[in-house]
Amino acid sequence: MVMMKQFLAASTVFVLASALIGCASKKQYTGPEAAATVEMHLHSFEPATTTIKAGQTVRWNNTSIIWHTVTDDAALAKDPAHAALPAGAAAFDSGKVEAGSNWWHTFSVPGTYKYFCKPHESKGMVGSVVVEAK
Ligand SMILES: [Cu+2]
Repeated sequence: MVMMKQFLAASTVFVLASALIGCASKKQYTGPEAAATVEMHLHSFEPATTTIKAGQTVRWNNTSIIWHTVTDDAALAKDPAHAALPAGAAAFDSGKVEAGSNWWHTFSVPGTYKYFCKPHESKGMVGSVVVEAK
């Protein structure tokens, strides 16, 4: 009887988790064609470094079960070294990217961008985009 209860509890958790992931993965991408994709994991961006050409778009997919941000603004960083922008490029902040959702940014100014996730910056959730001249 105890084993049956444990089995039922485990099954319930599995069904709930499947439902969550199922809903999450249905969020469609409506941005421009992306030259590169970065996955948002529990506490990391994969790959951590992405290289594209000026004018191209990077798409971030939140494949984790919690929300994240893609933020390149030293004013919003706990450690300003986690944010970097080439001269002439504007700071950006995705705001909350919910689990299963996505976000994109088009980079027009060449150079190296360093970005972070606001809630997980101190857990090492940082990344960079290298934008090469066309
Ligand atoms: Cu995060």
